[in-house]
Amino acid sequence: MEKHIAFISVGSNMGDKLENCKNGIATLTESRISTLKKQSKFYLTEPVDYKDQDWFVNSIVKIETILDPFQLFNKLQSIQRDAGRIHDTVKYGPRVLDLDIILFDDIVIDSTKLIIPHPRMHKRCFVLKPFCDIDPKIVHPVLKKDMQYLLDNLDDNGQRTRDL
Ligand code: PH2
Ligand code: MG
Ligand code: MG
Repeated sequence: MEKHIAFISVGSNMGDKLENCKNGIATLTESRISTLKKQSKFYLTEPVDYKDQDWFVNSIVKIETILDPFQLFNKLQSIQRDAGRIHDTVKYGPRVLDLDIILFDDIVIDSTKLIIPHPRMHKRCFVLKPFCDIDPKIVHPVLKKDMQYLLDNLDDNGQRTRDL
């Protein structure tokens, strides 16, 4: 069985945010289909894109998985649903649990359903900062820059983050 490495962004800004993130990670990595390799710290982060909502808890996990990208995407969607996320009323708005594929091996996918690498990851401190906790030297397969470079060169448009 072919094994892959994926980086998943975990976020929540509704209910018990930290617990929602921890439960999501546990559910994702509870069987040998996907196993946890590394986990960043948890951060409290100011909302981006849609500002009028509560701060998020965010982290990044590195997993090893035998799923392909679309199977993994479907799995993440089902974990989000089980956590109580039914349908989003506002784009980029509040959510109980958000699990996004950031990178999947060196794969580049640009489909209507799924885009990898995540199209906004390089602009988001709440992704890059935790990513640099665990693997700062991983290179973005399209931009050809590593995560530390992307974080250091992020336009500071006021994305505040605090350690939890
Ligand atoms: N997710 C969004 C929109 N804005 N802001 C922060 N700080 N953290 C998030 O996870 C986040 C966001 C849409 O998925
Ligand atoms: Mg998201
Ligand atoms: Mg999402």
